[in-house]
Amino acid sequence: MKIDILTVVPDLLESPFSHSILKRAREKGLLQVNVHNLRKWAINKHMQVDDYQFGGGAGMVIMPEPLANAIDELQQDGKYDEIIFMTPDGKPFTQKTANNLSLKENILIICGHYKGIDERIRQRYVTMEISIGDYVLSGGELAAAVVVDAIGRLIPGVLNDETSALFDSFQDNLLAPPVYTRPADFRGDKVPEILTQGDPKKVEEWRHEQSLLRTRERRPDMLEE
Ligand code: 6GU
Repeated sequence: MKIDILTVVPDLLESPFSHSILKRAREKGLLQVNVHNLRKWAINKHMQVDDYQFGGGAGMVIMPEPLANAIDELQQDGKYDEIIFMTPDGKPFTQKTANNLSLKENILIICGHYKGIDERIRQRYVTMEISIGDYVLSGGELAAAVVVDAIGRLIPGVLNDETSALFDSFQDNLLAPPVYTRPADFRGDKVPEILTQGDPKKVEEWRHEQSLLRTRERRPDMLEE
């Protein structure tokens, strides 16, 4: 999978894909992430990419030309399966969306900044608008990092048995159960006995039960779906 990201703050996206699971995905050639500086497509020698909004009001808006020129040029290497705009008024991001996106080949993510991007780009180019939650970030970059991380780890071949996504919270609409490691007795707090008795069927039952309890207590809304 190839993910292109368009941003006016490429530095913010230097590190998030260079560690751990996503690093391995890139090294294995399963994931390619290219961060592009929108100023490369600025409209003048002042590197301008934004302007005041028509009708007045505070805050700059990213102009249509730099975005359109960037998208047209980048798309010469192959049409995008999805052009995503990161915005707090987008559709809430869920594991289901991540699962779907992990099956695509060629994705562009546009990070908004300031007041956002010209509406005509949203109408003409954008195929999907994503928000990562009901709060406002100063730009779409951190949100894009969240989305790329969630998608990247799901690409077939990225996770092994040890890191399998099958047992993640949300993957079966339940929160994950508690986990324990050595020592079996930590300052008097003991690991639940079932986990140390070596009966895989009982362990599985216990984990499912704990998942249900935890979901009922913390996220009853998930059980109603
Ligand atoms: Cl995608 N962008 C911004 N700027 N703020 C957000 C967001 C995105 N999702 C939640 N808050």
